Amino acid sequence: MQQLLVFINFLAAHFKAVRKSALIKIAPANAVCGSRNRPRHVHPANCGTLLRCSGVATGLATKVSNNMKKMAVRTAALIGGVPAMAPAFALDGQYNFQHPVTRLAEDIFGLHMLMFWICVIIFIAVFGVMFYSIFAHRKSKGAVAATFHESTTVEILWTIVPVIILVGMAWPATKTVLDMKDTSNPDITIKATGYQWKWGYDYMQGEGQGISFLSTLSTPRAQIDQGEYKGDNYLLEVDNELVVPTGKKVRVLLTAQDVIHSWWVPAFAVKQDAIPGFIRDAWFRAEKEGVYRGNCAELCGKDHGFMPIQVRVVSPQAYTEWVAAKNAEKAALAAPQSAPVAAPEAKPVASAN
Ligand SMILES: [Cu+2]
Repeated sequence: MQQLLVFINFLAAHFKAVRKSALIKIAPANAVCGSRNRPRHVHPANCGTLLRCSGVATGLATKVSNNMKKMAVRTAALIGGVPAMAPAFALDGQYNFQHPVTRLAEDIFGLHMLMFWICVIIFIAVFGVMFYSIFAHRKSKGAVAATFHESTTVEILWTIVPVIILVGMAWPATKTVLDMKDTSNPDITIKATGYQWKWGYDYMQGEGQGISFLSTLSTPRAQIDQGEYKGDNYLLEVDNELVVPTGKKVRVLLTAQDVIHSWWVPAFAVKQDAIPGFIRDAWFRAEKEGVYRGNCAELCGKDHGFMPIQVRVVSPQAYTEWVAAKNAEKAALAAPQSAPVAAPEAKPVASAN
């Protein structure tokens, strides 16, 4: 934010200086003019500016020249200031995408920055030419509009140049989209089901197959309803997180039980609608251990903002241990289920005796 304010101040100072420079160039009537190509002469009374006389007034010449130089330097600094803003928009910046942790997310981030800088360059080029034309060919300088119509060269140019730019943007974008859609040969397949308002995860294939659990918001209600101090992961924390290993291709099958939800984890660049009655899929291969958080990104009812996604990426060894622990947990849960079934049968026998 501070960088943005500094940049806005810089812009204001720049345009103030440009305005000042422009004002100096207005010549008083009857000023003495002279230039390299034209002998000294009295500026005509009806002449609005010095440049119209193809020269500048004596005495003002140096000042105008210096101010033009200053203006050029400030404009160059202004253009240079745009890349200076880059850190604010770069990786880890507060105003940009989350830090990508998969190759695909890096590709998408790269595409996003490529498009951004292409837009910045086009913006500067188009508005630069426009403002220069308005400034340099203004009425007060006696500019006379050209009367020509149609220019085959210009028309070919303004067709071909945008086509080249668009193809240059579409080529890498298409490659990335095709890559995003290639969910073949996964190491692990997990079905994520959206419910109002929680997520259900079923490990369908690969290591951990058979593990199932629900994942619900764990932020205390007191933080939500009673204004209690909100933690760092407010509304982005769950009771049972999804656990996946690093370096493994994880295919996520998405569906929903009730209404349309959307499974969105920005660090993986995965955002896919979960639609009742349909199966959609997406994939990611996380390269870095850590906890990554996301949200349901499809308006799905009153608690839409209360069904976060939390993914823990661990090493393959830690993942194996987690799978073993989950299986042991499942076995422990299955054991007491058989005991109560046996118990009621035993009791009547005992009472009968
Ligand atoms: Cu939802």
